[in-house]
Amino acid sequence: MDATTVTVTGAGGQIGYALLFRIASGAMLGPDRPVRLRLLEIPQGLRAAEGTALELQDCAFPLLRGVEITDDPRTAFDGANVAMLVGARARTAGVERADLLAANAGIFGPQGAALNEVAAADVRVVVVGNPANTNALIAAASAPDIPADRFGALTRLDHDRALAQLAAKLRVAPDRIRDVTIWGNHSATQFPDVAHATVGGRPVTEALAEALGGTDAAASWLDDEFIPRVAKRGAEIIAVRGSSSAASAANAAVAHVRDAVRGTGDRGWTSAALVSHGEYGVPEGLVCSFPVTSAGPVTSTGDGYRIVEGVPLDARGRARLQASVDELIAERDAVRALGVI
Ligand code: NAX
Repeated sequence: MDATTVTVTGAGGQIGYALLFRIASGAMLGPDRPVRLRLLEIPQGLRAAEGTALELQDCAFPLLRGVEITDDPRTAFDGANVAMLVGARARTAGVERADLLAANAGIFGPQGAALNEVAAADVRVVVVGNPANTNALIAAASAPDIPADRFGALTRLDHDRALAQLAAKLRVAPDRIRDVTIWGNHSATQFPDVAHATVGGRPVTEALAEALGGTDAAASWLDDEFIPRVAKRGAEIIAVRGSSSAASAANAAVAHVRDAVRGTGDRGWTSAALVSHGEYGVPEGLVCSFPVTSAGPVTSTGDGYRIVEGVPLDARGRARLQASVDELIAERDAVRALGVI
């Protein structure tokens, strides 16, 4: 089989360090698929990326066909089948939101344009760097020749965090739980929704009521503990670990690409932020997290995610989704005001 070219930006950072070894081992694209890695960094990150490349070499991974390191997006994305956009401008104390959006527009606009020019015809793109949804929107808008549905932003970490919280509360393995949804933005406004989730085939809400002593107790736990804990888990990790989620984010990025390319199979839906066509009333063009499935290997980079339609949302669910969509609209409008899209 021909090698698949995977480009990782921000490769010298902490997520890059946790991600590259998983890709090279075959955990993402499968044990039969050779991979060629391209690492994109800014000049000050090149040495760290070079160090990681030396370690990749020392692993003697049978599937790894080569590692190239560059600070030029056109070189990095040349022939890329999978692009994982991790590098972004970090939010530091005192930086205004508008300045952060502008700095990231200066990264994701040119990267989208480079992808448009030189990536492989079947390229799939996942944006990890924050603000991930709006960065994906900028990259997609800057790549007019690449179908917009090839772009996604990572909400799989939020999804997996939700599964893990439910599994701990219900004392079951996480893979017994299906059809949880993360709606909206990868931010504190996201809506982790369990209304349609099942555990061992039975509604999660019913199992929670049994575990917690009634439907009111279950509803309070969902509203007061589960939703805020999942939505603010990133801050919790920073407070405890002293730096932001890295290995769990890398793991989620691997799972996002793996399922897009190889399919979600019979595991129910997962969550990913995709370009809206108007589903669930989300304005067209916004990159919003939805319930998604993928049919699996159709081309070398798979069938990709499709939004699962027709999942009912009650009035409270709609209001929660709308609050997150309002934030996405504000981010898009701020980027528009900059003249980026
Ligand atoms: P690090 O600061 O450790 O690494 C980022 C790397 O990106 C640095 O090496 C930097 O030199 C590089 N970089 C910056 N601008 C670049 C550019 N224009 N081209 C190429 N490389 C560039 O951050 P890390 O912890 O790895 O996090 C990376 C991003 O992921 C951040 O934006 C972070 O907020 C985001 N996250 C997203 C998550 C998600 O679920 N979507 C969760 C984890 C994480 O918070």
